[in-house]
Amino acid sequence: MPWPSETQRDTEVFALIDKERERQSTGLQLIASENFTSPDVMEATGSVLTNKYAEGYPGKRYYGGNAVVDDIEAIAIDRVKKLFGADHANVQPHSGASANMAVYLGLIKPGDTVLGLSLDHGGHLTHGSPVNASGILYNFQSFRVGATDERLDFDQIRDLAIKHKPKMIVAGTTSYPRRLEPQPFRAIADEVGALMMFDIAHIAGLVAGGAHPNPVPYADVVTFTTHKTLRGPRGGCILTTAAHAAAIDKAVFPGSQGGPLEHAVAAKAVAFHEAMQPSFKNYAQQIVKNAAALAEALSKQGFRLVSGGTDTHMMVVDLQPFDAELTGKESQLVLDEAGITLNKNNIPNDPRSPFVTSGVRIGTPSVTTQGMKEPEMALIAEYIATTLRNRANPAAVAEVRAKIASLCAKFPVYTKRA
Ligand code: DSN
Repeated sequence: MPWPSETQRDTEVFALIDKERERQSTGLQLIASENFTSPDVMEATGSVLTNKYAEGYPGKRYYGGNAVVDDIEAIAIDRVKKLFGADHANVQPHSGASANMAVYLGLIKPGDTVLGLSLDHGGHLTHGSPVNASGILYNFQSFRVGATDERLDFDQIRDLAIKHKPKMIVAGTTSYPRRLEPQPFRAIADEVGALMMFDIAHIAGLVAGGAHPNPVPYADVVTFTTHKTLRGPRGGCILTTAAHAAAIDKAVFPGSQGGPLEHAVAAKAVAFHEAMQPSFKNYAQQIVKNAAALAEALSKQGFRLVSGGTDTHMMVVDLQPFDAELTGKESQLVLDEAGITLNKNNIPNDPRSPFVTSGVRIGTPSVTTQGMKEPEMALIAEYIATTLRNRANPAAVAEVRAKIASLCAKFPVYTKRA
């Protein structure tokens, strides 16, 4: 018997997977970096491709038996190049963090200066946080959002670039709600002779769907994850100009990864196909419309939106005007009780620590996949406000939870077992 018999099946883990399916389908998933991937993406992720070793690239592998895998990876590369209009693509990074580290490894040297957005103002761990390898190995200098408008300040970025003469400028964010125009970054990079990397992990699906400017024509390298607005499997991807193609491929394998996850690569190919369909444009636009509607409804409930609102799939909510005592940590916990999943998040210049915070981050990719539209966004804002106002009243929180379960039942995600 090659595997354990049916009676020896791991019921413990499968019961927990059932429990998680229940959690995802009966509550509101508002984490800006999450989504519900399609059954086809999940089928590819759980396919026989997980059995295959394929170190190398299509046509140049270190193992036999890769004819089929080569075709799959070549399709993934071809599709993502078309989707974003890129010269070259590497679809092997296991995650966004791996993609970013491979770019640094391939294009700059340890100790080189890089300019990126500070983590506490909306950047990412891999954009030079001192606790991350990016900040440990490279000399990152950070820019911050403007004190009054809480938006990127290109005068400040230019001044820092002139002062520090970075080898690379990293554009891109994880908790910044506004459009990211690529041209001003390109102009500054050209002025100081820096490379320009654009991390579009959060907005890749919006870019693919035409709901956000595409930085590919401006950047030397673009990195992203495939599982956020793009709605694919968990994973990363790098797009480059032809000039950097060889250095990037070498930095991914053998530079920083071993065998690629070809089941994930196949699922990425499926997700790219799905993102090329006309319906994906409608999806991307609806994500943004839903975020705008939710932001407006939250501000009517007494919350303050960082930067005054959103142009994308996400918003950062300052809780202080709603209730000065309320923290992001407490909000996340009580909203979880009510069936609303989101994450605590620092607001710019937050007086509280990243473990406590004065804000929460909210995104609309998942609820939009479910088919919710503007009317449901008004309800969600009301449920959030009611829960937080009644956070010391478990019966009121339970009442919200029941309302959310019945809302979610009207918008089922997976109609068959997933
Ligand atoms: N953890 C991701 C996010 O939530 O934005 C970034 O890596």
